[in-house]
Amino acid sequence: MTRNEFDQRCVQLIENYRRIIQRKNEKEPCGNGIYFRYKYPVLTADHTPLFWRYDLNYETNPYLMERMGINAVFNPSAIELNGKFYLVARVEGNDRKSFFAVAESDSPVDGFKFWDYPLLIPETDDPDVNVYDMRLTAHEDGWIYGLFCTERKDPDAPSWDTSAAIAQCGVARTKDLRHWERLADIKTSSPQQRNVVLHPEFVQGKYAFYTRPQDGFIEAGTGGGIGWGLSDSIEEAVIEEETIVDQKEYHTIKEVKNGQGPAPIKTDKGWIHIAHGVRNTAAGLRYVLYAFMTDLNAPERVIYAPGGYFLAPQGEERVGDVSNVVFCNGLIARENGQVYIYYASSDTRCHVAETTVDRLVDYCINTPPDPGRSYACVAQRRELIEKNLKYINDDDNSVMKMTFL
Ligand code: M1P
Repeated sequence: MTRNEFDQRCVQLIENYRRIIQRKNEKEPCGNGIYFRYKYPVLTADHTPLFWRYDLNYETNPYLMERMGINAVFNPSAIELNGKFYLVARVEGNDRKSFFAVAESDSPVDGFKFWDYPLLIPETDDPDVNVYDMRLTAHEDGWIYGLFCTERKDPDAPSWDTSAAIAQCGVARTKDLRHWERLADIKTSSPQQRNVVLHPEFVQGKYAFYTRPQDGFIEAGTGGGIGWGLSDSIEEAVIEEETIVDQKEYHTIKEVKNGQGPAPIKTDKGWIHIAHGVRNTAAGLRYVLYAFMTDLNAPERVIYAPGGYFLAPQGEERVGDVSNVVFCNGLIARENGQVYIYYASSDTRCHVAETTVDRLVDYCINTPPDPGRSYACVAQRRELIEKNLKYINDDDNSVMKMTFL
C-alpha cells in the first residue's frame, strides 16, 4: 500500500468512526407503555477508538491492518456523575479477554465516546484471567463500588478439561471512575458466584449484597436463585449466610437460573429490581429481563413479582456471539424520575430503553404474577378481556372499535 493509499484509508476509517459516534439516536414511536426502546445501539465494537485497534504508523503497519481487534462491547454498568452519563462497558478483544472501559456522554441515549485508555483495574495476588459484568453502586459510605465477575481456571480440573473455570466476585472502588482501588474478592460458601451486586445502603449496619450462588460455571445445580447476604467489612467482605430472595422456578422465564441486574432503584413503594432470567430451549439458553419489587425496609423480601418477562431480545438483538440473550447490569435513575435501562443483546452490543420510576412502580404493582399453570393463565387473561370488552363495540361485525375513539 502506498503512503497515499494508507492516508486515504485512514481518512475513511475516521469518517466511519465519527459517523457512528455522532449518530443521533431515535426513540421508538409507540413503545409498550412500560418503556421505549431506542433505534440504535449506544455502544458497539465500532465505537472503540481506532487507536485501540490499529497500528497507525505506516512504517510498522503499511497495510493498515487491524492489529488488535475488538470483538464485542456489551453488559455495561452505568452511572450519572455531575450531569454526565457514563457507561463502564465490558469490552472483549478478539483474544476473548474482557476488560472494562468507560464511555462518556452529555446525553443518556447517544454520543457515548470511550476515554482514550481502558481501565487498568489492579489485580489481587491471585490474578484474574477474565473480568466482566461490572455493577456500579454509589454507596451511602461515599464510595462508588464496582463489583464484577473474576474468572480463573479451575485448579482442580483434570488436565484434559481446558474450559473448567471458577467465577467469583471481584471488588474495586473509586470516586471518579479513573482511579480504582482493588479490594479482596468476596468470600461466600458457594463454589461459583456471578452477578453479585452491592446494595446502595447499609442494612443492619452492614454491607448488603445480592448474590448468585451456583454449583458449576454454567450449570446452576442447587444454586441459581438471587441470593442475599451481609458483611461487616467491604475491604475483606465475607458473607457467612446466604438466603435466597428470588428462586429459579420450573416453567417460568427463570427456570434454569437468574441473576440480579444493576443495584435496585429506591422508590417510596419499595426497591425496584431489574434481573435476568434464563430458560432452556431446543436452540439453547434464552436470557430475558424481568422486574420485581422488594420491601423498602427489607430489600431481601419480594413484595411484587410481575409475571413473565419485562424485556426480551427482538430483531437484531436476537443475534450475536451468544444469540437470544438480553442482559442488564446498568441503569441510571435520574432525580427527575427518568430511568435509562442499559442492556446488551446477544453478548455483542449495548442498547438503551427509557422509562420512568412511576411506570416501573405501576408495572411492578399492577402486572399480574405468573399463576403457574396454563389453565390459571387463561382465567387471568379472560378476566382482563371481560373488563376490556365494555370498551369495545363490534356492532358492525367487521371492525372492532374502541368506543372512546
Ligand atoms: O452469555 C449470557 C450471559 O451469561 C452469563 O450470565 P449468567 O451468569 O447469568 O449465566 C455471563 O457470562 C454474562 O456475561 C453473559 O452475558
